[in-house]
Amino acid sequence: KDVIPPLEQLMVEKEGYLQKAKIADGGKKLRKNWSTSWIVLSSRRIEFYKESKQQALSNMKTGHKPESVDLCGAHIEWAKEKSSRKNVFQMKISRTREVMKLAQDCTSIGRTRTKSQITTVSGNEFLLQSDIDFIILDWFHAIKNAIDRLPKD
Ligand code: I3S
Repeated sequence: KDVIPPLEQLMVEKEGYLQKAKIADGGKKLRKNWSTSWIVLSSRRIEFYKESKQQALSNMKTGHKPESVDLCGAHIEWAKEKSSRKNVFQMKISRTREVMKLAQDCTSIGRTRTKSQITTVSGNEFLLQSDIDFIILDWFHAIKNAIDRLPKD
């Protein structure tokens, strides 16, 4: 039986490879470990696949879930001081308490959320990087625009 994906997953705005390092999880600092990630941005969320696009697509069919960030409650900014690499920006995800308030705002404009989605979001931080200037600029603006279109707290 086919599984019908939610509408937001169909509206892919941008996808491509970037260097990614997760530097905090649930507010706890992590050792930085850069790796290539296949990144998929849709209107509401960003997904990080460890694999190539092809591998990611075949894993998706088997129900394998990527790491995903709800952009409602996310902030991005350039982060020169966080790495010796060029073209690095950071993405911070609000803590659960703030996100629950944001979730209510999101719901009030007709977007539905479940409690289980809310609990996946908390104090996570990622660095994203590309050596190629226009690639990182495109990503920065695409993610920023997606965040800016979502309701504010
Ligand atoms: O900010 P840091 O801790 O200097 O980041 C570097 C380290 O994560 C390093 O790994 P080790 O913890 O095994 O030394 C990475 O290999 C480097 O890439 C990190 O620095 P950059 O400047 O590349 O983000």
